[in-house]
This record gives sequence, structure tokens and C-alpha cells, in this order.
Amino acid sequence: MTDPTAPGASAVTGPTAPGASAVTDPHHPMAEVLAGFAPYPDEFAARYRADGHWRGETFGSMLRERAAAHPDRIAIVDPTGGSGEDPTRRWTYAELDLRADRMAAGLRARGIRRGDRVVVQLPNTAEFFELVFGLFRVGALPVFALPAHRYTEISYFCAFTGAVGYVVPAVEGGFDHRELASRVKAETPSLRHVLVVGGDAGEHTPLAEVPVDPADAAGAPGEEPQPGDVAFLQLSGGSTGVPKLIPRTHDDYIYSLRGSVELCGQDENSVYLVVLPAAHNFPLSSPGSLGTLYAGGRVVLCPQPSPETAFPLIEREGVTITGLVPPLALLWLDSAERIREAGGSAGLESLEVLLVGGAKFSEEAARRVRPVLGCTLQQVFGMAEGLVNYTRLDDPEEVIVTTQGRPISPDDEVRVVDDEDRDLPDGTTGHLLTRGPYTIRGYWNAPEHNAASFTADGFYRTGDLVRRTGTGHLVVEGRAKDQINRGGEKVAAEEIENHLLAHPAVHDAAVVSMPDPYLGERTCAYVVLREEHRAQPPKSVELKRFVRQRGLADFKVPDRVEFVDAFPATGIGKVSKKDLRAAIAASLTSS
Ligand code: AMP
Ligand code: DBH
Repeated sequence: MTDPTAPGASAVTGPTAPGASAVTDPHHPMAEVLAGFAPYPDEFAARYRADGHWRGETFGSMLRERAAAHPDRIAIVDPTGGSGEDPTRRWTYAELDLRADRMAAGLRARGIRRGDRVVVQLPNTAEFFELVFGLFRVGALPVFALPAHRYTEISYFCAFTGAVGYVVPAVEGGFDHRELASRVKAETPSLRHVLVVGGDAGEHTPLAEVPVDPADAAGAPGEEPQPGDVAFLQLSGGSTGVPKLIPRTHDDYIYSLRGSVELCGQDENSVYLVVLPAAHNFPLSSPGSLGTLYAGGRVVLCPQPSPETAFPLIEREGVTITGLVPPLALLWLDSAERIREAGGSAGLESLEVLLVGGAKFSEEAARRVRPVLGCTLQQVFGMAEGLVNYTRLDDPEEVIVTTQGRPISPDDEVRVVDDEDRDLPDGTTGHLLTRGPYTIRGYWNAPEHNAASFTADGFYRTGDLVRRTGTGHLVVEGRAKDQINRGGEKVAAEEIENHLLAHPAVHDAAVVSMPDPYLGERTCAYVVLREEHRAQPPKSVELKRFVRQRGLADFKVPDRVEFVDAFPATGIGKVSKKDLRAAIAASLTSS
């Protein structure tokens, strides 16, 4: 299956990589990272620079410049973790800049270097930014895990990336991350540092003990991060059993921030509320916390996404913009409506823009945003691999509520094609392929996936089925990839099937989506039992418990398990997931 012309294949040798010489020098600090990185071909990189998209900025220099321009402006507001009367922490740009320097120096003092990988799994706290900017300054790569990830995901990320560090909260949502960290550390030879935020660090090191005076730990020569360097590894929602890692460079990601800031109308007066998990690509960059810092605005961290927590915070901090997945947007709409019907005020007057994305937002719900919340809806259809589409703030209301937007950049190349990769006319639904100044050319260290996920000329196969309107807006019509979109949380069917197959009673498993009024989709696992277990089948809850006990994020545990004697087959004898989806949907509407 490996196509020698696929971008991932050439990346292994990297003859066309800018800085390809680094790959041939095994001692170069970025050698390990570059060995798995599919670079932008030279002619594209040159064009993206000439067009002014890639401006040679790094995250480290961006924060330095903002701090120099407006040191006393507030950058980060964290309503928790303060001392004395006021639990709220407020860090100015100068303070965040200084903290990033001290963190970088402390990380270096502990032997963390440019090109090293550090798995970051933190809730929405100020320390997330102190740490991530510290890593950016060192040139070490954060690997952005989500708080919901458990043993299966975390041990994989640590081992696959050869991570030297893993950063966790002590306890979060009732889960003891220190214990998980101990287990993963014992099993992962590369993992030297477990750093803990908040609470007792136990056998690990408190993150608060890491920062030191920058004069005490200057970087060695050659360690300065470069704009073309991979800045971090983002995660793919994935459509196969193996989660994939997404290498994003300073240059390409900062371009997507600049474009997002402009299209979302952000400036230094913007106050962005981080409601979704901070490490996810959407609240990180669309325009998210990093876009807001790029614009010189203020980032407010929401510890918890419920209206009860978020609404008072919006009122108190004068939040102007935030981003939600569709199920949360529905919850907020319902709550605001109830408050108003009871004669109260939700206190959302400052809110100007609500971004909704991650999964399809129904037209019906979209129409309620302006009248109920009093702000402009901006639909966003994005992916951690790159391409992000936004409806424009001045698009007609009809376009805002019926489309998922159009690309950030005039240089985003978007193709809508049939099964044979032939271009389709506007208005016809097909596969979305894309290439551009902030879309990756390959997953990290995954030549075989890359051969399937990218065309020979470098277009990313998104796995989404879309239709393009006459105005160039995209409407998401479904997906070709084998993935369930559980209200923005992506579940790869194959990953869950593999876990089910490990159960002694399970002969075969097929995981499909079922419609759900709240999440859009939930997961249904169809299971064929082994002959000898059919007389006394295990209970559904037993299989769910089995999957959970294998240490999987909760959102991946099947919502429903259905036992069948055999799966319906397609014409050539493959499991017909289409028929399974239809069967479960029909049984839900009839019950
Ligand atoms: P991920 O791979 O986790 O970054 O998820 C990206 C995927 O989420 C896209 O390829 C789409 O399938 C889905 N997605 C994101 N935003 C939207 C949206 N506004 N409408 C429909 N699907 C979306
Ligand atoms: O779902 C996503 O991954 C997503 C949604 C909206 C995303 O990565 C983004 C915006 O940047």
C-alpha cells in the first residue's frame, strides 16, 4: 500500500526539506522530529513566504513582542488558583512573558531541550500557558493531550513520541493523574519528568518548582527555535485504530492565527473565553487563546463549560467572543431562554461573537443564536490537520445559518471530488481534499497512513463529504471516514472495535454512529458473540465496563451495545456499516 511518491514517504529521507541538512546530521537538535516530518515542498514554502503568509515569527517571539508593546495589559485571567480574598489570577503580558522565560530556563536546567517532546494534559488553568510558552521558548514540543484521555491514549502518546516529560493535574474530575503518570513512567524508558500542577505532587515534581532565573540556565548555542520548526504535535480525531500526531510549525500555525483573528474581528479589546479543553485545536487557534494573544487581547479561562459557571464569568469579565461545540451551544441557548422567560438576564450583553464548530450545527439551532444570545453566530469547520473555514461576520444571516463557512486563506486549495478523485461541480456533494499554507503534508512518523490520507501531490483527504455553494461556502453533508462525531469529540470506530475484540466472548465488532438529539451522534457497537457464548451472552454493561477498564477516555465507551448473529454485508462482502447505521436509526425512531 505504501506509495513511494506520497509526501510521508519522502519525508523520511527529507531530501527536499528546508533544513533537510538537519536530517543528515543526527546530532542536530531537531533531527528526531524532522525524521518523521513531511515538509512543505520548497516551491510552496517559498510562495507562502513571498505572499507574506509565513513571516518568520515564532510563538516565543510573538509573546516577547506583545509584552514589549503593552506590558501592563492583562493576558490571562484564571478564576481559580489565586491567593487571599480573590481567587482570580490575572497575569499581564509582561508577567506571562517573564513566567515563560523562567519556565523555559527551568525546563532547560532539567535537561529538556529543543526537539524534545512533552505530553501536556492540563485543565483550563493559567499554568497551561506558562508551560506551553516555556516549551515553545525552549523549542521542545508540547503533545496536546485532552483531560479525558486515560492510560491507553497517554501511554501511546508517551511511547510513540519518545516523550521526556508528562505534565498533569494532581486530581481532575475525580481522577488521580499522578497514579496514571507513575504507571506510564514505569513503562516508558524515555519519560524522565512527571510534573504536577496543583495539589500534592506525590512522588513526582510540582510544576511550580521548575521555573528558575533565566540567567541561571541560558540555552546552548543552536538551541534557538526557528520559525520553520515543528512547534508542537496536535492530535487527530482519527478514523483508524491508531491516533495520529499532527506536526504544526510556528510559521504555518501563526499564519492561521493571523487569518482567524482578522476574520473573527479580534483586536486588543477582545476578551476570549476558553470553554472547551484549552489544548484542543479549536479553542487554541480558531481564533482561540493563541489567536487572542496574537491580537493583544485577553484570555479568560472557564474551568467548566456549564452556563452556571460560564454566564457569570462572561458578565464579570466582559467576554466578547467564545467558541463552543454544538451540544454546548444548545445547552447555552436553552439556559439563556429559560432565564429570560423567568424575567431575568443571562448577563451576556458583552458577547459579540459565538463560534460554533467541531460537528455540524443544525440550521434550526443556528437560527436561535442571534435572537436568544444577542450575538453573531460564526460557524467554524476546522481540523487539527489544518484547513479552517469560517462564515464571515458580515455574511447574510441565511449564509451564516446554512453553511459551515469558507477557507481562511486565498491560498487554501479546496477540491470536492468523486470516488475517483475527479473534480465535481459546485452544488454536488463529494470528498473534500485540501492543500495550503497551514495544512500539514503528512502525519508525524506515519508513512503508511500518509499514503492513504494524502494524494501524491500533497492534498489532505479530510474524509468529510461536502458541497460547495456558489459563494464558495462549504456545507458539511456527512463523512466518508469511519469516525463517530460525538458532539465534537471524535471516536475512531476501528479503535473501539479493537478493544471490543479483546473480550473473550466477542467474535466480531462493528462500531457505528446512531443519531442523537443532543450530541448529534452517539456510538453503537454491534457485536457478534463467539458460538460458545451465545447461550449466555454477556450484558451490555459488562462490555462497556470492559472497554472502560482497558483505560480508554470515557467518551469512547460505546453508548449502546447490540448483539447480532451476523453483520449485514455489502455487495463484495464487507461489513455494511451503512445498513447497521440505518438499522439502529430505525429502531430508535420506532421505540
Ligand atoms: P479533528 O480531526 O479532531 O481535528 O476533527 C476535525 C473534523 O471535525 C473535521 O474533519 C470534521 O469531520 C469535523 N468538524 C469540525 N467542524 C465541523 C463543523 N462545523 N461541521 C461539521 N463537522 C465538523
Ligand atoms: O473539530 C475540530 O478539530 C475543529 C473545529 C473547529 C478545529 O480543529 C478547529 C475549529 O480549528
